[in-house]
Amino acid sequence: MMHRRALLAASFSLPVFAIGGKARAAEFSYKYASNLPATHPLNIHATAAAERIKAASGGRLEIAVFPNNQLGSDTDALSQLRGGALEFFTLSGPILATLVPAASLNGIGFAFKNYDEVWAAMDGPVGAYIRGEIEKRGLHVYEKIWDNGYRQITTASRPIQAPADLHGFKIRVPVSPLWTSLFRAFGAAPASINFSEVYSALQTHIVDGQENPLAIIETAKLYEVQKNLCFTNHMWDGYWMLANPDALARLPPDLQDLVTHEFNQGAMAERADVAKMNAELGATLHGQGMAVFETDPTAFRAALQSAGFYAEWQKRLGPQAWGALTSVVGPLA
Ligand code: X2X
Repeated sequence: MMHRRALLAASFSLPVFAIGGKARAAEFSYKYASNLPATHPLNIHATAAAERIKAASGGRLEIAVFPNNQLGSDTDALSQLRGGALEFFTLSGPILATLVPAASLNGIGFAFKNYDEVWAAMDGPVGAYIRGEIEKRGLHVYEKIWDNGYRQITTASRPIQAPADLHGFKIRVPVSPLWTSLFRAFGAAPASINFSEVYSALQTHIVDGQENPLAIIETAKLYEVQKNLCFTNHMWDGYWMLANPDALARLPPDLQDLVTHEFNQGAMAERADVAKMNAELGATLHGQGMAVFETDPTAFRAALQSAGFYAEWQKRLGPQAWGALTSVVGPLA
């Protein structure tokens, strides 16, 4: 009899619990947008962070993840973020530079000799300076930058093996003064195109080539529309995790701290995944049909130097920004 009553109670209470759980709306329903495919480590770890935030907040804060430019191009998403229609967004520094000029700093050609220098700069004085400038322009930014990676040139026609191969070369670059300046310094013909349009721009041969880190060439399937992979390592790029400050201010302090903790943790896990992928993706992309070429960075760096690229950007960014960078990487100009 006792047994039967317990069973009845259980069968009665279970559905009620389930209905209650489903019906309870989150107190805060926020959105996060990214320009990358869902399979890229950036989205994998942003999604995992959002799940941890939901669980640890007892469902109070739900962050819906929108990968792949689903909410619009970078240009659109940045204005949504500033206007408050979007709460969280990851954006590359030199693209954010249209609003925060100092955010170009990480993209200076051949600035970082290796990842140790990248993290020493970005988790150190360079990142601190840029984040200060971002906050001054009215956006919140989390401390740990997410890895986009060292960028490599891909082409449909001839490979880029020496700086002279870039003369007159039609290459897609992100919408960013720094990227345009860098490829003009090489004598190329850069076209500013949002990432949302890159696959189709390559497919329809509006441009011959583009440049992106290996993890993007793989996850965005650029190998389907490009033939040559040229290891130029011409710049390192990262994604700042940005937030709309009014949306953050609506969260109680415990939830603000939770988001900070989980997004910074997510960035560290994402960096580790990208590092693992970097070790394998040259071979993977070769297996997917790309011809692979190594290049000599000394020749490319000398070309930038003689075109006045470093002198120009030292002047444009100013002594404080340039001083932060060179304090880590040594003199550039
Ligand atoms: O637009 C690009 O090439 C990308 C995806 O790498 C950036 O966001 C800078």
